[in-house]
Amino acid sequence: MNKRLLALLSVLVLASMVLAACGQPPAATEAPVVTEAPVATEAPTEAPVVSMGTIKIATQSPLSGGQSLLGVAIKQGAELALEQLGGELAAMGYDVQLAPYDDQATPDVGVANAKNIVADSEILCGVGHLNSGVMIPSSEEYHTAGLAFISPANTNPVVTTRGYLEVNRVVGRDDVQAPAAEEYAFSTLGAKSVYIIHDKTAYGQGVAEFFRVAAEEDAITVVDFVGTEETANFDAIVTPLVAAAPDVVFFAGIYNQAGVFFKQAREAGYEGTFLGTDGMDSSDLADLAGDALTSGGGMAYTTVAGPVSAYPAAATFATDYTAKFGAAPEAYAAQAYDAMGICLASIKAAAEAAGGTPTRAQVAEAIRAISYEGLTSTIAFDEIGDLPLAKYFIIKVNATSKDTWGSNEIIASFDLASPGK
Ligand code: ABU
Repeated sequence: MNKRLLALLSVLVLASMVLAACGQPPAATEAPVVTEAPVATEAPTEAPVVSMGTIKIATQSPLSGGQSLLGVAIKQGAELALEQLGGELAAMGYDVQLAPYDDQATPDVGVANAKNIVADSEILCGVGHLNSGVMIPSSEEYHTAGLAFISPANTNPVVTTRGYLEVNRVVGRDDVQAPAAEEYAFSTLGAKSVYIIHDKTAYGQGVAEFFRVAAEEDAITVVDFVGTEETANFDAIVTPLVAAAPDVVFFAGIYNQAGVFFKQAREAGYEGTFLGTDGMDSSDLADLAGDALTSGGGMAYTTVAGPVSAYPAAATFATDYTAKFGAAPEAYAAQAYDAMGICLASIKAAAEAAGGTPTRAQVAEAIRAISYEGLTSTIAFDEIGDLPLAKYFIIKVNATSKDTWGSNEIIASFDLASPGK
């Protein structure tokens, strides 16, 4: 067993720190209300609300393309939070608006959007991205402009290990979840051999490397270590894979690519177990892969964002989200809700301290000082913007279609300490 993970697991097992988020009246977006002057003999009325101007909070995530199911979930989680938690800033006179951007899961698009975001002086905080490979270059722009972002999903360590004040995340890291996946392969599945495939992104390649190191420590034979950007025809990988017949295929990437690959590998005769990390966590995976997820040795994945049902404080959120958007929340929607809640609470705290509209720097400092009762945990950040303790899950997939994604099973969950810088 990986020694570092064993040490972490021995210290911390399944905390329950989730407290209810505070509901607030909806954010006002209309002209400020001016009440009549109070009559001396009557009880005083509320002070008139003076317009303080517009504050925008950006989101960046893929709103189009093959990863848009999760990208839209991030945007919608943030949108619901603004609607439900924006009332205090509205009562202070601010017109608080969402500014959603589509990064198309593409670094160049994310950076181009980031330049536009930082150029808009009304944007004081941001929620995003889905892809670490987009967040890392985009956040160079946020850092230079002093604009704080809170990621609901990015897990590559480099997102925070650069030590930027403006970069934070409300989820765990790949240098914890990939060794946890390897530990599951080694100890629970009894794997002796693994075939590692990654998508050549910062996320996928990073996860694959962490998994390989842990596998080699446990003397699991790494049959091959392959990077591919293929999305349609995986014959070149499937043929040698089936011939090698490893116990486990570890796919380090995102569901839209993995689902196609899993289906083709099963159809070609692979009978072992598919394993992955949080990039697998989407109901679209089941629509793409179907029975391939449950036949043979089945499929499992680790995640940093368990099903909403794993968070007691998120029950009302799940109901409200489904009512508003017509579908149950996918992975990272609750985390995006919390990220938006932290933006709002930090802007409010900074505005109160400044006695008026805060600067971006003041908002960034307020985020690092916060202790926030979110849906997913009580959130506070360490000196590099990580959660000191983050939640990790191991999920066994029972679903073979989008509609049955909720039948997946939490095999284990842990609260594990951040490795730090
Ligand atoms: N962590 C899930 C999404 C993939 C990424 O971080 O790039």
